[in-house]
Amino acid sequence: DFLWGAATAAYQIEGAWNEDGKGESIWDRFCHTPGKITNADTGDVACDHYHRYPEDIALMRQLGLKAYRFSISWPRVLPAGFGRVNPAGLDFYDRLVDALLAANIEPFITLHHWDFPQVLHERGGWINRDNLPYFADYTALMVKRLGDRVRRWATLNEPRDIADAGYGSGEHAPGIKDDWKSVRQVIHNLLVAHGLAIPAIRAINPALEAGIVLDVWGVEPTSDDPADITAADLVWNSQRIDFLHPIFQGCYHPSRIDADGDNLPEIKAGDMALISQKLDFLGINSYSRTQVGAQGITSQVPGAEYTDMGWEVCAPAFRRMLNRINNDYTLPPIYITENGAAFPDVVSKDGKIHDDRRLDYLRQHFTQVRLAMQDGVDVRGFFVWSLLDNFEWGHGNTKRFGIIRVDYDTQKRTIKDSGEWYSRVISSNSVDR
Ligand code: IFM
Repeated sequence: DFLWGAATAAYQIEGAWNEDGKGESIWDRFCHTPGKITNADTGDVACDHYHRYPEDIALMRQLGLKAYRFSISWPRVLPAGFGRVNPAGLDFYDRLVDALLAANIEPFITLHHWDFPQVLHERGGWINRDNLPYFADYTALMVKRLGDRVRRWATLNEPRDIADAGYGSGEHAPGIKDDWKSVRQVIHNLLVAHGLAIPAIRAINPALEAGIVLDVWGVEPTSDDPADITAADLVWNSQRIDFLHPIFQGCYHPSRIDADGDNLPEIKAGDMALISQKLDFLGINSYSRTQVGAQGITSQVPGAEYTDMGWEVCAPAFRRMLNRINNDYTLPPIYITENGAAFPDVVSKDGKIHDDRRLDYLRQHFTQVRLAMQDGVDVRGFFVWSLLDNFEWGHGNTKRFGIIRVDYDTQKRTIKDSGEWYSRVISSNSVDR
């Protein structure tokens, strides 16, 4: 019953950015601001999944996927993020879920994968604590509507990225730069929002499974020199486990608090208990590792392969990271909610995409997760990122992660070799070496 699946996110595939009553998201606004995205690409059309979802589900079925992880566009169902509901938006997700179930594919929902409502942003976004209950209201709206058919619900996707890239480096929407005090408050507020959403799910149906999706890449020392180990541990403790630690320990790591200095967030009584409620699953997104030594982060590991994102391919680090978090915390069952690789693809004369490097990347990572399971890590499923080539945020359409190619001029879909291979993995429930 291992849950083999693939993942996407609303803004990256849906398109239809202003159709049928959808409100504007911070990503709509960001992409429409000149100079923010490579080639001025946008998610206005993306994979046009909003209109082509029946075709996409037929492809999922052809691959034999058991589950499909997707996200809801918050402003599609609540144009301002709160208040007035958009019935057409809800209808879309109804149709999507019904079509998935008809194809025998389990829907796995992420409530928020970065496309925050613009109106709510203008009311202070994730910095304004008053906005947090709106996330719980939105959660309740969706769970009431789809909870009779969707069992697994993740609150947030990679919240660390929302804080760091959205409010720190400014590379992601809403594009706020260098406001480190806000970054720290946003981290805390996201955790509180997650904590408010969990009981909202359980209040509607306690049998549903509620969790969160965190990006956790291993942080490993360049050598076994104690100075390198200390440096790597500092990065892990003060940054990488910003969400993991408070959720599963009920407090911030002391190294995090040291690093905060004058930027300690405002924490209200009861927050940490809210944040550390028991979860039914933990979603882990992991693509690479960070190698750190006393001299800093290694930008190029000698002899290593790198993907088109500039990320080192190091599958054994995946197993080590899973063992580390499994040893350090008492975790619920884990789903690998994202793993995959961007490589530039070539359409061959035979019309196929022989994406050997992506296939090999997936094979290595499946194998390492299997080994981690043998080590005792309770992994229940694996969602390849991504089902389709899609809009890769600041990189626009230039990075291809799909096991299905999307020709953005024609919207033609072609299953890549990695997709054909994945289909065989699923049907045989085994990975050839
Ligand atoms: O495309 C993203 C996804 O939205 C979140 N996790 C990482 C992926 C690849 O960068």
